[in-house]
Amino acid sequence: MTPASKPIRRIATEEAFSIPEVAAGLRDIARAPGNSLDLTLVERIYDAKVDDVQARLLPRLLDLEKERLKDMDANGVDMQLLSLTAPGVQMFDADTAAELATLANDKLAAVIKRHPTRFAGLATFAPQSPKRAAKEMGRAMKKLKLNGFILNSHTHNEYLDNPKYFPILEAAEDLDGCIYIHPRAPSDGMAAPFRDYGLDSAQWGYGIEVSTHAVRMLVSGVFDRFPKLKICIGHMGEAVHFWLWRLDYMNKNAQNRGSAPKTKLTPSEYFKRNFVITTSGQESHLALDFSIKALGIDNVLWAIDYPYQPSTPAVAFMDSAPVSAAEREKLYHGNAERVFHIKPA
Ligand code: 1WB
Ligand code: MN
Repeated sequence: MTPASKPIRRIATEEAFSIPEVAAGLRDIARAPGNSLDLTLVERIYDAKVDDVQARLLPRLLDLEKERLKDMDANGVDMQLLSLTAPGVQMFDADTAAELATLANDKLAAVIKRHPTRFAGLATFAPQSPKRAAKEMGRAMKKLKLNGFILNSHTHNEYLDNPKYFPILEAAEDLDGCIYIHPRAPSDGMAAPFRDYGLDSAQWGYGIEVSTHAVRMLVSGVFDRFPKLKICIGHMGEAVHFWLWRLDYMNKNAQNRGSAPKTKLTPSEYFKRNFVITTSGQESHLALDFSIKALGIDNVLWAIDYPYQPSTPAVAFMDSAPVSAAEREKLYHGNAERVFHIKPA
């Protein structure tokens, strides 16, 4: 094939899966008392009462080698970077969470071994036990050769800027493993206004949860302590980069009045140095153009958000994006290969 007709490699970077053991645990959580906002999601997917679009998500999350591969073939998707879907193991007690994380990582590594050109994967860990999590992170990248880490945002209402999680950040930095912070519903302290109109969901609440997580990290000083730490956020950066000018301005005021710690760099400098974003489920050329201009072409990666969103329009969105051929190569695969240690084809 001539270079001009060589098909572009498409690596989708926020692609969800689950395993039966995690799904069973989440079904039990759905049936137990509780009122966290995540329960709306956990009930509709893991304990679905009616056979509708939501009920059909679970089989698609559990499937890796049948319909998923067919969907990838039909859409010209070379590879999915898989991650254990929200809320991952983060609603379980510490021991259950750690055991399920190990099991999920082993199963993920086995699937990748069977299909090394079709799948790569982000390792799960249980933040409930930070030191144990750090150990599993090392095993997952060194022994299982997984490609980085997935974190489904808050854990029991706590965020990664909390010093108790520093062993996790230290491990990620040492391993050069990017932590992909994926949404779940807003934590208990900010849940109330999201209880109406389905706002708990990907419609709005998920983005607010992750953008708040990211901003806490940006202004807390964690990137002075862990300057090489890499974080990835999806959904076109959850709009954080739209806010950078105002974040810088108001963070300086907050620092001057003593309510935010002094930091070496500004929030926007950390965001450009320590974060990458993906396009998962946000198929707007206007937002893509802004993102590339704000963050640079090396910091934007393509994603579908399978099976929550369909592959065909996600591919059409990137195929038709108003960017140069060289830029499209970076968006579709070059940046993913660099950030997630995926061997170039
Ligand atoms: C949905 C979307 C549900 C996402 C999810 O549960 C995740 C949904 C983990 O639309 O129902 C997502 O990642 O966009
Ligand atoms: Mn997703």
